[in-house]
Parts: sequence; structure tokens; C-alpha cells
Amino acid sequence: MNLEDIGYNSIVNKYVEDIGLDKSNIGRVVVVFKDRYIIRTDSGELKATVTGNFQYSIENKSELPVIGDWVHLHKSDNNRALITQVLSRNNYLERRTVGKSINKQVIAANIDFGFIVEAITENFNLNRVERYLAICNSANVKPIILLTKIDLISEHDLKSTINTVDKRLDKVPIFAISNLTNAGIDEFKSSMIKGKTYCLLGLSGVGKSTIINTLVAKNMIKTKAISKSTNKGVHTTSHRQLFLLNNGSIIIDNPGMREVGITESTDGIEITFDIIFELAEGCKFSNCTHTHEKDCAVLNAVEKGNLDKSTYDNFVKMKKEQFHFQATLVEKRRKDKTFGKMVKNFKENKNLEK
Ligand SMILES: Nc1nc2c(ncn2[C@@H]2O[C@H](COP(=O)(O)OP(=O)(O)OP(=O)(O)O)[C@@H](O)[C@H]2O)c(=O)[nH]1
Ligand SMILES: [Mg+2]
Ligand SMILES: [Zn+2]
Repeated sequence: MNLEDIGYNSIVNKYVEDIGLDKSNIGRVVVVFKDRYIIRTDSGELKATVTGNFQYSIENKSELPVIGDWVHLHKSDNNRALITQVLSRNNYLERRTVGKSINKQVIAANIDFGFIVEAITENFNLNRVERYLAICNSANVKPIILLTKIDLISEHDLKSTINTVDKRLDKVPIFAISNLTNAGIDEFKSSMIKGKTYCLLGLSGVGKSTIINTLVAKNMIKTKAISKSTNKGVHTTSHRQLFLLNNGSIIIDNPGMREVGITESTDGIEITFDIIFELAEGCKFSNCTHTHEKDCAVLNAVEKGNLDKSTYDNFVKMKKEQFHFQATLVEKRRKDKTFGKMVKNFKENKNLEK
């Protein structure tokens, strides 16, 4: 297997050549455990960690290697290596992590398509799909909706659900599959492009890992039955992993995500809700928030039934979240600055005392 098989292309190559790196020391991150990595290189798989120098030189955790990254290595014996550098990312998917803190998490890097996976049964939620859409759109990752477990509902219900999704998210391709009966799999599989990288996104238990098993047609990943008592997904996948499918495309499996928080840089909201941004041209005030203003074209459209109320509600919620994230970020920067000053003063006072 060579690097081209796992997504190495002219963009990565240009970067490698521009900074004069040796291609034989380049690899792609194919498995991420907490702080350990497996890197695929021209000469096979290597177990790797990050050099101390690298760790100290970074300002932000998001600069650490993530699944899908291209990295430069120092190889040592026994198939081990040290990661010395993460090559510039062509793009990356990120979200705000659970909790009140304002941590961002990079999910995966260098992605062409995002599969937004939803089980068509319990818990099916279009608002969540829209969140994933915003995250994909922000990263310039092409979204594809993948509805799973269609064996569990009637053909009639399936049709009407697909209609609902199609109506609300008309620009996004939709596939509907069953990992149990293999319904829809052939069409879905043939839509995938050789050499492109796909990333599976979605709640725990929706069938992400099972899809990989279906696509490679052998059980590479263990999946567990949904716990009956709680009806919640058992977290089977605990690490991120990149697979090469036998159709030549590359796919990343992730642990299920309970929350997909919006960050300050989620400008994908505008693309996802483009209908609202088009309507907004007609608002009386240019800084209209579309929540209470007079002569708001967006509110008028909701009232007249020209804009789906749930789309509107989800938009407002995500905008608020983004605003909140921005405000917390500003506050954090202010605190960091004050703290920095304090340290500086402290040091200066110490010097005076000498
Ligand atoms: N009936 C039915 N069950 C499915 C289908 N796809 C997956 N399952 C089952 O759903 C359960 C969860 O599937 P997983 O593939 O582990 O789900 P996951 O999205 O990888 O979950 P996490 O790893 O926790 O994020 C397993 O018991 C699968 O057998 C399907 O199309 N139909
Ligand atoms: Mg899984
Ligand atoms: Zn408005």
C-alpha cells in the first residue's frame, strides 16, 4: 500500500515539497488513542507519540495530531516513531465539547465528505442533523445524510420520513440503508469515490461502526447490542480510526458524540440556513436578530408559513449558542491578559526587591 491509497494527493505533496520534507518520513494518522497514534507510512504502520519539543512548542491542544492528519516522523527501531510536525491541514471538523468550558475539539482533519448518520427509529432528530450540517459547512466538508436501521420501520414510514428530511434540507444528498438486510447498501457504496476521505458523524448507537463492517464485508470492528434497559447506545467505539475500504475510499470511525456544540468559528450556520440569510435581506434593520424586531422578513415568513418554524427555532438556538461562545471567549482572553499582567508585575516587583 502506498500513501496515495490512503489519500495522499497533490495538495499534501505540494506542502511536503514546499518545506523540503522527505516523503519517506511522511505518514497519515490512522488510529488515535489518547496520546498514542498509529501512523501509516509507505513502509507500513508505525506506533508513534509526539516529541517533547513539539508538545512544548504548541499553544493550543488543537495543534496536536488528530485522525486524518499528515505528519512528519522520526523513525526509530521496532516500528516506532516520533511525530515531529503536523502538516498544514486542508480542513478540519471541530465542535465545542460538553460542559460549560469553552473547549474546542478537533474531530478529524483532511476530510472530503461527512456522513451525518441518524438511525431512522428512536431519537430521530432533524435539529441535530442541522448542527452537524453547520459543522461540516464551516469546515468546507461536503455533507451527506445517512439514515440507518430502515429495516425497523415500514416502507410507508420510510418514504414519509425521507420526504420530511428532503423538504427541510433539500440541498443535501440522502441515503437510507439497513446494515441488517443490506437494503440501500449497493447504491450507497457506489456513490463513494476512490481516494476520498469520509468521516462518520453521529450519536452513539446509530450504526457507524456497523456501516464499516457492512462496507468491507468482514467484521473488523466489534459492535455491541443496544442496552435494552436504558435504550441508550453502549459506547463501543472509544478511539478514532481510519479505514481503507475495498472500494478504494477512506472512512473514519468516531466514538458517538452526545453533543455537537457550535463554536465562534461555525460560519457554516450561514450556509446551512441560507434561506434565512436570503430572507434577512428584506429585514428593516441591517443588524436584525430576527427575534423581536419590527418588519423582520424572517419573522414574517415564519408567520405566513413560508419558513419552517422548527428550522427557524433551531437557527435561533444555534445563533445564541455561537454568541455565548464568543462572549465566553472574550471573557477568557481578558482574564488571561489580566493574569499575564499580574505575572509580569510580580516579576518586576521581584526584580526591584533585589
Ligand atoms: N436493526 C438494525 N440494527 C443496526 C443497524 N445498524 C446497526 N445496528 C445495531 O445498532 C447497534 C449499534 O451499532 P454500532 O455500529 O455499534 O453504533 P455506533 O454508531 O458505532 O456507536 P458508537 O461506537 O457508540 O458511537 C448494534 O447493535 C448494531 O448491530 C441496522 O441497519 N439495523
Ligand atoms: Mg462505533
Ligand atoms: Zn429580521
